[in-house]
Amino acid sequence: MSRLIVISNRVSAPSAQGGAQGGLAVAFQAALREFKGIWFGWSGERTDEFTGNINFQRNEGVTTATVDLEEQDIDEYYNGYANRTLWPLFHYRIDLAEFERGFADGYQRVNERFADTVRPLIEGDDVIWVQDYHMIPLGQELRQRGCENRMGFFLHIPWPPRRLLSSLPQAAELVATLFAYDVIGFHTEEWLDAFRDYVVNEMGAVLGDDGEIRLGDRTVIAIACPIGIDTKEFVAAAASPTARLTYRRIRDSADGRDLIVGVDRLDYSKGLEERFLGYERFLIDHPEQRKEVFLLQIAPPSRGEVGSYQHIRAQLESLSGRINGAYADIDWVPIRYVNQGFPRPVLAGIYRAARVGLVTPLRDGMNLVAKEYIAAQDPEDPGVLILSRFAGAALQMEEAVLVNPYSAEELSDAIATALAMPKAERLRRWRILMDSVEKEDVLWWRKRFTDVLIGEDEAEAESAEAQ
Ligand code: GDG
Repeated sequence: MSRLIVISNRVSAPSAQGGAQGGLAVAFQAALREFKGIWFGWSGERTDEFTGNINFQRNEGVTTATVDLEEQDIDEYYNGYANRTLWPLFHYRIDLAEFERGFADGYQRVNERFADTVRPLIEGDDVIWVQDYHMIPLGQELRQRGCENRMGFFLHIPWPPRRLLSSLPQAAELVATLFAYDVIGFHTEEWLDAFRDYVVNEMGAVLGDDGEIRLGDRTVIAIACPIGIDTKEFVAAAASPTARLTYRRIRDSADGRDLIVGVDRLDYSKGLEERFLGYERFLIDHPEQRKEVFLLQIAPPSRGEVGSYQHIRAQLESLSGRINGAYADIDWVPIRYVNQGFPRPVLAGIYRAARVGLVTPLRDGMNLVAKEYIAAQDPEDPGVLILSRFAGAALQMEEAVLVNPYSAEELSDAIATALAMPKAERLRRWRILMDSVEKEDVLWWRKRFTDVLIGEDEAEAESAEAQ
């Protein structure tokens, strides 16, 4: 049976406490337990000089292989090209994108270093699956090192509209490297369409049958393949003693008020300022509801070395302070704004205690929080999900209350609708949403992608062989 080699920027070893953070960590730990293989990437640690020494670890059925990076690599590749150039641009924030040749050079250098380091680990029939915007040129670097294995790439963030992408210096050169892969995956048809538009109209690629796209002598298959969560694990987390305890703690402290919850990495793409303003609009439009509800926003800081993240953090501190100052009473605070992360079972208990889940990114490749919120609900008395139209998840979750996150008035109306929704309607919507979160979970996603990558017939033969 072929092994699966997953390559991504960061690798998180599974922990017994289940404290892993970030959509990717959760997805791969589930996938790699099922599929033998290795997860390779950056350890998150610094070293004085890059050596390419690999640290192997085996934990909970998952083998991880990590390398440390030099300070300059981290500055130029990770904080630079990945998080100051590609992330904002791919989230339609050209105003925040920084274009510096040093960043692009560092990005290329680190991708070459990864290719040099991982190449000796790759065996003849291994299947390679590269993840996300940090690693776009890696496939081409591996091909240049003689690697002829099946190779796939998955993009976890949106693909930007053609005109936006054209503002990236040497965009076409970067995009051309994607043709080194055999299969390229996006979360939604919308991102896939934008990719096709760019490669056809800017680069002269030609569309074929069954998702094939040809550029020069290379042909890739491009597919839409929406990621899911480990639904079983999350349902179990929501029923765990820790979740129950958290649920009680929240309900006790709520004093009969309805909880509206938001959980997001502190990132400008998540629409947190707009969310706070929409909630303030709701307090203004519905003064009778003040003191009947409160918003709990959990926002663990991320990418704190990047200026735009320091800026959004300061903005949110000031905005939550202003709103609380303006509307709080001696026995009520409208926003509980918490800048720390919590273990997953605690998170599950918080979701379950919330009458409303407020997931309103301005742009999001998928958004796993929306799915986790649904999975954590009490099937007898579920809460209501309010979801941004601009999250990839909205295409699969039409029974949520869908909103334009830029409009404070729409957000205010959506909160009012969610709070007033009769139980029968909550149950009807939740059942449909839960069916899709159960069916299209992370294992479904992995299988859908690897079936295309390996070839469905071969995948079936291998799965029969494994049994
Ligand atoms: C990228 C794309 C795409 C958050 N706070 C805590 C915590 N989290 C976990 C959530 C969820 C994950 O982090 C966030 O995943 P998202 O999908 O919402 O967003 P990104 O981190 O931006 O992920 C995104 C994803 O990749 C997968 O393809 O969906 O569009 O941007 O799982 O629960 N986890 C814990 N404590 C916290 O306080 N334990």
